[in-house]
Amino acid sequence: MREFSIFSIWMFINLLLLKSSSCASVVNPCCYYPCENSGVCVRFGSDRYECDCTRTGFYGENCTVPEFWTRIRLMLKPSPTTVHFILTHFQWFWDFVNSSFLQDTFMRLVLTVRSDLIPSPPTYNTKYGYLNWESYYNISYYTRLLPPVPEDCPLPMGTKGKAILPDPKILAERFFKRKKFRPDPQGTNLMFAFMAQHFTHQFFKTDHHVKGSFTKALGHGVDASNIYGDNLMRQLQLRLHKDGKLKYQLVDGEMYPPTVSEVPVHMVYPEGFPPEQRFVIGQEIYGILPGLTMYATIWLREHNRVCDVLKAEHPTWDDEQLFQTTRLIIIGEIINIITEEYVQHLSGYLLKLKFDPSLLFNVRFQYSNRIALEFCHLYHWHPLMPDSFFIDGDEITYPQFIYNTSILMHYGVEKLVDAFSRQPAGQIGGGQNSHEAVLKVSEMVIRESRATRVQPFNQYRKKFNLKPYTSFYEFTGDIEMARGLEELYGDIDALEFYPGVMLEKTRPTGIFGESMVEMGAPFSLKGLLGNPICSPEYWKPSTFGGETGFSIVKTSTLKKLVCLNTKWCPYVDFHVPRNDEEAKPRKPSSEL
Ligand code: ISF
Repeated sequence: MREFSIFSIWMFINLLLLKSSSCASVVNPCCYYPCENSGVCVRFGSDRYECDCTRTGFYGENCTVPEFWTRIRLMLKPSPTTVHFILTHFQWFWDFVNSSFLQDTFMRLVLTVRSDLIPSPPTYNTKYGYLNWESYYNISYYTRLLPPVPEDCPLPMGTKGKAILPDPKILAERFFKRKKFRPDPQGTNLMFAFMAQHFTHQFFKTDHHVKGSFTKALGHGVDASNIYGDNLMRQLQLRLHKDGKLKYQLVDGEMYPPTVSEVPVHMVYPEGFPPEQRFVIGQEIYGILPGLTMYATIWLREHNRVCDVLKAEHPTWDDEQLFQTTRLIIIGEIINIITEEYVQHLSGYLLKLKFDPSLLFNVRFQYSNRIALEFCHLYHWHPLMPDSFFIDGDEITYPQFIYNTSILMHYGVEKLVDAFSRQPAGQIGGGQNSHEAVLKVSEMVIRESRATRVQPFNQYRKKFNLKPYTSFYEFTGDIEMARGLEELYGDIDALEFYPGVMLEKTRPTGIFGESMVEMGAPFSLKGLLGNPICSPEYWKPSTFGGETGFSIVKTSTLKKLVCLNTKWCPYVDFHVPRNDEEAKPRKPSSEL
């Protein structure tokens, strides 16, 4: 059966036009992205292509014709906007769901629907736009959901848009640069912002020395390498080799990371930075911001605290077993806190999210994960950063804040947590909300996405079952920005991926637009639940040293993480204070 779609005719005309205009060789037909619904485009000869529609639920030359059950599914499936509306309204309904077996049902549905969008085992990478053994086997690459734009396409984004893409500097200046600080309407604070950065930099560690999107984080997920280092040599240097603990220093009786004078490992600090102020942390860049050093200190204290708990129950265990088991507990705590508090906050859902790996034990799910370049790009959330930082009545500017390890020592963990939990973070989506100090980063992402030939935003919209936008105005909802982008890109189908997710109109009172959630959530949830500790073989008390350790994992919260490791309990949340009670200042008992 052959169907001859309007699409094919359109493609044919285009092929002729491009051919006659370039007069040179034939255009690679895959540059038109002719295969819909995740069909795979394979070039045959020089001017022919075939779409492999196997298991897409569609058939036909371009995988556009739905099979019977696909048609039914499409008819019944609510739009993401509808689903989001339901999940963020009807409190009474969700109160009921959250207190019944339905919570599990919904949670399982969220996890399976989202992770089914992530190919596992992974597929392409920046070098290979087709399946091959090297990209499966060589884990130094970030994987990719969509293959790169073929090298031989007539235009940078395939066949649409302008011959030269807009200058990244101009894009940053016009569309990314903050005019006036716009706080996130979901109430996100800096405690969340620094958690985002601290958490993600364990698996986003692009190797900038080599071209072609390679990563230095070979754990490809939540491995706590930001605490323990990303290789064995570093880990061994960071360890105390006694009772499973990590090395530390005591200042006025409080535990802080050691300095390079005691632990000679590589850390990134400006030239001439005094060695006694260079903290040593698993992640080599975490000296850059006090918010990151603060989280590193908290996790260091938590690791050493859990070691004591384990040692009390297992006096016969050696340093190695105490260390290794504690690391698994720490990984469990991270995944729990990220799922139940961080993602909960980010989603804005009234459904109470639950970290329970056993939800997936009776469904098809692969316990593995490979970090994707697209996920790394999506997660550049620099608009979260404020104009300046307010701690204990002081205003601190960027130049004073960056590479200033004395801030942590000066105020202490408690006052930093309190300050960061009270200060609003910026809205991520909607554009024009990135502080000058971080503007360069968005420019860099855009440059990198060009070097690695990331496909257009609308292609990703389709990959994630979203309708491609038909105009810049539909995309931004802002006439001025729409005009500007149209002038620079020429065609909505040539809009790039990163500007796409960042400049899209935000949801009413949302931190970002539809695409960021629909594209980011699948990577995020697959990464959290695809961790080996979530597998049936690992998810049991013995893995964590018994019921005590297992329970530390299952009952961990952000508040416990902080308050079991501090002298007094500050206001600690991913949300700015909601009421007078929360807004009340807290002080150490000695100052009361
Ligand atoms: S990370 C992310 C969303 C975008 C990026 I980049 C999340 O971590 C996230 C995960 C899940 C959800 C929301 C945000 C919710 C539960 C959902 O699946 O819709």
